[in-house]
Amino acid sequence: MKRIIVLSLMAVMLGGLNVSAKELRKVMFKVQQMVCENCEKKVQKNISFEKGLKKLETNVKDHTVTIVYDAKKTSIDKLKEGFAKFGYEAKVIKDEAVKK
Ligand SMILES: [Cu+2]
Repeated sequence: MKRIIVLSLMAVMLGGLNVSAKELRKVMFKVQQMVCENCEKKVQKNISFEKGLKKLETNVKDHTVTIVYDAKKTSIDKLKEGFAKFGYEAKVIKDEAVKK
């Protein structure tokens, strides 16, 4: 019984470590070149494959792209490069840690 408790405690601790191993952040980019549905699709198609990407939201009206990413696997600069690959410039509006 004692052993089971110890093992499950370890599992909880490891689980906790696992969660903190991911460093989720949410960045909002202003992408002025994204002006219509086609641009939006272009962004979605290209950025979806970026490493460490967890969530992608586009807003054509505001020209914004909101991305949830794992800061352990990618960075703002890498994401910006992702946009640059298809000729779009992404400017950071805000970048914040995602609360758990
Ligand atoms: Cu367009």
